[in-house]
Amino acid sequence: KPFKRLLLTGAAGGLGKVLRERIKPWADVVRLSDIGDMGEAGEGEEIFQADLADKQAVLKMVEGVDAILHFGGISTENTFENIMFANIQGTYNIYEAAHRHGVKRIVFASSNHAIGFYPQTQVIDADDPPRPDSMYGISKVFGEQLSRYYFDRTGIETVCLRIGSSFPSVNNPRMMCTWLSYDDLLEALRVSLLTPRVGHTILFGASNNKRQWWDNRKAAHLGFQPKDSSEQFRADVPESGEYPPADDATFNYHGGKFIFDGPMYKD
Ligand code: NAI
Ligand code: 15L
Repeated sequence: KPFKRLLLTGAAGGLGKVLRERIKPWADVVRLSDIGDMGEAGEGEEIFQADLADKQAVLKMVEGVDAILHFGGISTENTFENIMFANIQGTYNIYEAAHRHGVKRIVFASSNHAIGFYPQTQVIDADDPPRPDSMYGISKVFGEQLSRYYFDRTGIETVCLRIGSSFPSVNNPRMMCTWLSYDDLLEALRVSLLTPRVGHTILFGASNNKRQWWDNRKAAHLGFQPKDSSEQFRADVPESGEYPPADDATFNYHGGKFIFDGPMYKD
């Protein structure tokens, strides 16, 4: 197996539960971490329940691991304070612990909300500046820049996977563009972990959908080739003839409805 011990944060979450089952072939031991309950450790698993904002706990969490899939944190819009502890301080703690313990490779679960305020009429690539659509998106931009800094300063390699919408199926027209199947998510993680040199790479995480807003040519060295397509859900999400519909802002931005949250979020 390519790794002795792989750490997965966010293991109790929607994607964490999927990954828990499917990353076992990559490591002798998978260390699972979350603030929430993860049940019992199965064969080849270690459970480490902790708050990412707790630096001492994160230092222990990262000890002895070869690589990290950092999926833990708040995954939608929330108050700045909550985002600050879980996502900003939490991601800092992961990188600082990785540096101190000599971890060489991290995959950071970034999000399309780091660039969510681009209009859907614009195709972008990894060199286009971030354009976050929410406090949540800002925390992902922070993680992307923090990981770039740790690469430049310490050599820890990171792939920032800007996940579109990774769910079992598609249920709105925007997701026809943003959908990332679980199989394609796994493939994105596989190439991110196993490509010999990744430096600091931003990879957009979408399946091989018919319409694309995200150009992955700047991450060509990873050789990510998504296989699935949202077209299988086409009949479930008929689009109007007019695109984007001029009167509905959720169809106007890469980030969809997240643009309505941000500073307006109510405690
Ligand atoms: P989720 O909300 O189901 O899972 C996140 C997990 O992080 C939860 O189990 C939660 O308990 C844990 N967590 C939250 N705060 C924590 C803290 N302070 N300390 C330790 N653990 C904490 O989200 P999901 O969908 O599984 O997403 C996983 C990651 O992927 C997140 O970082 C999210 O931002 C990112 N992502 C997911 C997308 C998707 O389509 N599912 C799209 C873009 C990004
Ligand atoms: C995200 O970043 C969220 O974590 C996820 O729950 C979805 O909202 C996804 O983006 C999306 O944009 O569909």
